[in-house]
This record gives sequence, structure tokens and C-alpha cells, in this order.
Amino acid sequence: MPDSILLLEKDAAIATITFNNPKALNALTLEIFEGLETLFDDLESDTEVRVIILTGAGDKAFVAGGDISHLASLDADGARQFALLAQRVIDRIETFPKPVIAAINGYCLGGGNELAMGCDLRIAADSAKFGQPEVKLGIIPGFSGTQRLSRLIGKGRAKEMIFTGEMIDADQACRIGLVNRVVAKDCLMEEAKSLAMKMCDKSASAISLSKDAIDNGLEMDFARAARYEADLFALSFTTADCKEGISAFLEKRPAKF
Ligand code: DAK
Repeated sequence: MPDSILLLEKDAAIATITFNNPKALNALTLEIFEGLETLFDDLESDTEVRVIILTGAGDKAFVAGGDISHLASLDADGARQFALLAQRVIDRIETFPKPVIAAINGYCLGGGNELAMGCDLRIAADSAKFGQPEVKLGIIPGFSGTQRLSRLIGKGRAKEMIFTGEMIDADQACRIGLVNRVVAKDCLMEEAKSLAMKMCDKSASAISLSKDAIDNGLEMDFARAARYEADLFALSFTTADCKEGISAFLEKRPAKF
């Protein structure tokens, strides 16, 4: 894969991955998913990096979906293989032990929206637009979008977006819980980094355990999820960060994680 399709930039503890094919509105290909998987493997073992931001190059699109030019030649088996690869990579992002923020700078459609939903938080530029337009192509969302969208915004709203294929704007996406916040287009990366910074000086192990408790707990019934949380709570007491955090509070000094 040419390096330029995905750009990686590190700024202290924050790594930013940029989808870099603005001429095709950063549409997703097999190579991009493979490249993302490799990047996330590298970022997991990079102890300096604490938060990852995903964004799109150019001022028009985060990601305008899967690359439609590949669809025409595809049979059912090829479609299943591609969907399974995309699902594996988005699952990897969702279960990644560090926070991942999507900084959505424009069109966030189809597979792009499915990818953004695999991130922990979504910040949108006020110019961003969201949609699952697959029905216009005679296909359905295949990167777990039917599932994540329903869980995130509720079944009725997910069905409205998926059955109509219509786009919604950033304010509406925020109202229904698809994004965490909307910011002025020109401030998007600054705001995303400022949010990331608020996580960088906290306990990485506590954030990772919280992420595990929320994501895995939500797939369990309440009683089991609460017990799972108690197990992770106990695990947090075995970490060096716990010793440091509590000592720092008692000694009236900032914690150094
Ligand atoms: N794929 C490929 N090229 C795309 C693209 C996409 N998803 N979206 C835009 N482009 C390309 C356009 O073809 C155009 O290329 P040129 O004609 O300049 O060569 C360029 O990006 C600029 O787009 P427009 O000229 O259309 O720009 P507009 O501002 O007029 O319109 C738009 C922007 C976002 C409303 C429009 O581009 C649009 O409707 N795009 C398609 C949105 C969409 O339907 N996304 C896909 C949803 S389905 C798979 C492959 C793909 C998928 C699944 C599997 N396999 C290989 C197994 C797809 C899944 C989906 O995400």
C-alpha cells in the first residue's frame, strides 16, 4: 500500500491517522483496511502514544463510504470476505486498549460512518454530513453498521437512516447521539487534540479498563455486566497507576501516570 493513502503523524502522546485520498472523498479500499490494521498493531506497542485520532484529508470528507468503483465486479462471496475484513478492523479499533477519537471533517457516509462508530468518541465539524446510503446502491451496511447504529441512536432512528439513505447534518447527528459534539470546521483538529490531551495525563490503564467495562458490559445483562465491572474494578487495584493516583491525592500533589 502506498504510504500516502494513510498518513500517520505523532504529536507527543497523540497519534493522528489521516485517510488521504481526497479526490475520491477518502473512500475505503481493501488496502486501507489492511493498512489501518497494521498501524493499529504498531500503535498498540508504542508506549508513547496514548490517544489516537482518525480524520480525513481535504475539507470535503471524513470518509464517503466504501470505494464504490470496486462494487461492480464483486460477487456474494467477495462481498462477504470484504465485509468480514472491514468488521475485523473496526472491531480492532473498538476494542483497542487506548481511546480512539473520530474527528469528522465532512461527509461521513456508509462504511465511513460505520468506521466512525467503531471509535470511542466522535467530534464533528459543523459542515459534516452523516448517512448510510447503501439502499441507494441496492446493498445494505455490511461493516456492522446495522448493529452499531441501532445500539448508538436506537432502533427507530437507525431504521430511518438506513431505510431512507438520507443524510443528516452535524447538529442533528449530535441531537440523536451519533456524535459527542459539534465544533466550528476550522477548530476541529484543535478541539479533537484538546479532548485527547484531557485523557493523556490520566491513567492509561484505568481508561483502558473503563473502555472494556463499557463496551463489553453493554453486551451483557445488567447483573452480569455489574459483576464484570466489579472484576475490572478489582483489577484496577493491582496497577501501579492505582498506587500512584491514590498516593498523589493523599500527598496533595498531581499524579504522574
Ligand atoms: N467510492 C468511490 N468514489 C467516490 C465515493 C465512494 N464511496 N464517493 C465519492 N467518490 C468520488 C466520486 O466518484 C468523484 O470522483 P470523480 O468523478 O471526480 O473521479 C469524487 O469522489 C468526488 O465526488 P462527487 O463529484 O460525487 O462530489 P459531490 O460533492 O458532488 O458529492 C457525495 C459528494 C458524497 C454526495 C457523492 O460523492 C456521493 O454520493 N458519494 C457516494 C456516497 C456513497 O454512496 N457511499 C458508499 C456507501 S456504501 C466493498 C466496496 C464498497 C462498499 C462495500 C464493499 N467491497 C470492495 C467489498 C461500500 C460500502 C459503502 O460504504
